[in-house]
Amino acid sequence: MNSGIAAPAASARGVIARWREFLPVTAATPVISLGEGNTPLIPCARLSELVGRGCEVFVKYEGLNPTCSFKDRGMTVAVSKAVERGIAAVVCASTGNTSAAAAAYAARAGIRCAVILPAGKIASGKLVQAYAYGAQVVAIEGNFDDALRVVRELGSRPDFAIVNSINPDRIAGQKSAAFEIVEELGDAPEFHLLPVGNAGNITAYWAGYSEFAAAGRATKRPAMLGFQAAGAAPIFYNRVIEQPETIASAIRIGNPASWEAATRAVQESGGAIDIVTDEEILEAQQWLASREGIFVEPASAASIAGLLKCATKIPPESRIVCTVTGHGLKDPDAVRFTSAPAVPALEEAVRRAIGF
Ligand code: AN7
Repeated sequence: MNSGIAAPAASARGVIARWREFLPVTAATPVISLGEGNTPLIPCARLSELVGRGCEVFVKYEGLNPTCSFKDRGMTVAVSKAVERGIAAVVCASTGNTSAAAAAYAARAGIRCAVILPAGKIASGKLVQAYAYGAQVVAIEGNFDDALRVVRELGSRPDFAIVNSINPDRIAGQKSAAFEIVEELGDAPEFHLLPVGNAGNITAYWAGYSEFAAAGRATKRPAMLGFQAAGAAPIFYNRVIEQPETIASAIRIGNPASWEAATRAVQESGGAIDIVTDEEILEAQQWLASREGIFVEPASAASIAGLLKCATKIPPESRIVCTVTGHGLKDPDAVRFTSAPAVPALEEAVRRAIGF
């Protein structure tokens, strides 16, 4: 299993530092990094128990990246390559997380960043990030798919680099999550579940698992199970969705950029694309936070909702990894709670309030 390639130094921080030999970088590439990657792979006893029959479930918590989503893995590579080419500005369309990552890495590089967002459709934490990192924010009257169409047109200018996942440097960096999982488990898992929007991440994981298998670092590759929100499920229904709708705003996408590559990944891996409803997503989000202590945004909970939906079809003794793609604080408005009225500042009143 060990190909003889030296293990990366434990002190290596950041996707390029750790995985350089698998990435399209050279000694001449400046490294624009925030120490992304190396996120926790959390064994989940309660989730494993729910699936049952000796299955083991691990959650890859990508919300612990520097801008709190998996997008940082690809953005370090895409922005580093843009700087190497002498690009003046990066541009992207986004449902929020790509724009947060692009804005941060552009700030780090000292180049301009323009983010094109569907007006009124971005979770509050993500919008705050774009402004805080100093991006130029343009809201358009339209959805993500309209924004990406505009960005494709802008990107034909020589001084702009598109940093959406149509840029292969993004996919290259995102492969690193699969590498980390194989290193940590000692081999690939039997199943890998993740949410699907533009379908770049499922494509990247499959490429990563395939590359490690080809290099002799893994003996097998997992079945890839991708989950779309029921109201935004173009791949599942095999048609463009003109007006995608879901509470999981990160994956409110009707015409995914990596549609074909994702379909290939699913077929080659013996996996599937399935759908989960908004209700299932919110239930899974709440369950994961309150039962496992892992708070993720709604889109990320699609992988957990998907696991609960298809658990009985998974063979006994399987090792299962679910990627949760973004932190729960990205979208605080998605969490429903009622705060109780204030009580007097007295021990007795507080004790009564908590029922002890
Ligand atoms: C939390 O930020 O498309 O299938 O513009 O933010 O690779 O698109 C975000 C996507 C899953 C879907 N989970 O990944 C964007 C954007 C979260 C996300 C996805 C996204 P892809």
